[in-house]
Amino acid sequence: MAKGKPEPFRIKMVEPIRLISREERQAALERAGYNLFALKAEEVYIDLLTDSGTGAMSDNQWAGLMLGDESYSGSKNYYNLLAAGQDIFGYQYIIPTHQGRGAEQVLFPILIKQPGQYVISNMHFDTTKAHVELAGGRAINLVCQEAFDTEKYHPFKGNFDLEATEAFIKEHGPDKIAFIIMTITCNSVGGQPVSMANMKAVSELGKKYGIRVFIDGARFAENAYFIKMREEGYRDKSIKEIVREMFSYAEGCTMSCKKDAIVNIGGLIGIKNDDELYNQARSRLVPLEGFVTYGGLAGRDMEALARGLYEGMDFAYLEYRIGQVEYLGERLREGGVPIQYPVGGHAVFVDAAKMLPHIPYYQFPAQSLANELYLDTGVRSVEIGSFLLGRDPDTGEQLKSPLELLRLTIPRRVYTNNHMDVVADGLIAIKDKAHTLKGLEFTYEPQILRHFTARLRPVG
Ligand code: P71
Repeated sequence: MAKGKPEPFRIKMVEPIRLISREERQAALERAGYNLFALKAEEVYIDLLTDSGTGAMSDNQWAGLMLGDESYSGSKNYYNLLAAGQDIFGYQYIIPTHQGRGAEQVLFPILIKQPGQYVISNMHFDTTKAHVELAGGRAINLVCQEAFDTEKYHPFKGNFDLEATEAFIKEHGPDKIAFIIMTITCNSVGGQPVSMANMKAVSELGKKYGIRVFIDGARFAENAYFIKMREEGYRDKSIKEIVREMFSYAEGCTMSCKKDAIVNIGGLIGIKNDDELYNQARSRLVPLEGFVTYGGLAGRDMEALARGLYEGMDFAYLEYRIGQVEYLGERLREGGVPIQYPVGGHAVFVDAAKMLPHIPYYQFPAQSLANELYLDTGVRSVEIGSFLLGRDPDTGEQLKSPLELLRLTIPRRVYTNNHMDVVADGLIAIKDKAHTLKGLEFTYEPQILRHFTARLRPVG
């Protein structure tokens, strides 16, 4: 079993974790209404709910916190962040926001000019889709078909289906498209990368039809790592060079910096050089997020972020990081657990529809699997399937997600491969009793973003 590269760091501070008893876990799960979002973190042993804001900062980032300049306007940390963003992305303007969705709420209403305009993505993340819809737009996902075949190897399952994208533009007309947003890596289909060739082709489509192109860059560095390792012509380029080229194919970006920039809070908007767009975004920033030079962050947060942007691009770190995700993926594959293959950047996605074929989509197989994994091992994972997707707003019918996935999301620099073994052993043991797992039904179902607060119970 390839263990991947050893940690390129040593550990000088630790946070104790504890596995509560099975009886306590059973009681916690019932109290939570079979919804792991409602657990207390202390009831969780290994927390793989998300890689967002859960990373471990370095000594260099912690030292940066002490250099926080808490001036309301024009703090030195803002200028450090601006310089880092200009240097890394090649964009003239960098606007801080409190996190990714802050960037979305500021930028999207400027770009969506008329209600009903479409926004095309390989795959929108759920908050991204929500902000498109809140701004009156309609979110369209045109990721390549390979993404939906979890067993088939494809180096860039996050790619846009270019033919479908051009066909959509022609069918509806460029005026009906507000913008295109490339999600790198593509979270919802498994943290799958987008190739440089595909990003370039999307940018050319944008030019051809006069449609603006942006990047949702939460996991930009992991995407660059996959390009370096898998795409011809990039092996000898540095991650930074690759990142610079990726961002050249868009006129701006939104970014949740809680992922690849390894901070616990923070986001940004990047704008290549459009002064008017910058001025519009600045004006919206003030009432929504905060003054232009802090955008909802403390000076110290911006300092940690400026430093984290560089650390997230360190090749030795990325090799270890992706290696750890691959290690978990390989252990599961060897143990006969079906996963999205190859694994993506930030998580291993288990194919719950394949593992639990007796549970129909409307009884949420991946949620059932998540609950069993918690009961058996204390590991918290998250459902990315029909439970998350929700109902058709017009008919109220439960929608069927193309994939029923259980996401094992790996925080950055936090857990060791011994922890990964606990997760793998737990899932492999569940495989042998998979037929005994039961589907779920609602006892309480809120209408909007139901997966955060819904309550469920096992069927029958
Ligand atoms: C993830 C998250 C965060 C999350 C969301 C819902 C439940 C639990 C955790 C956030 C993203 C993302 C992409 C591609 C924008 C955001 C929003 N992901 N784009 O995957 O993945 O960023 O959370 O900083 O507002 O667990 P934000």
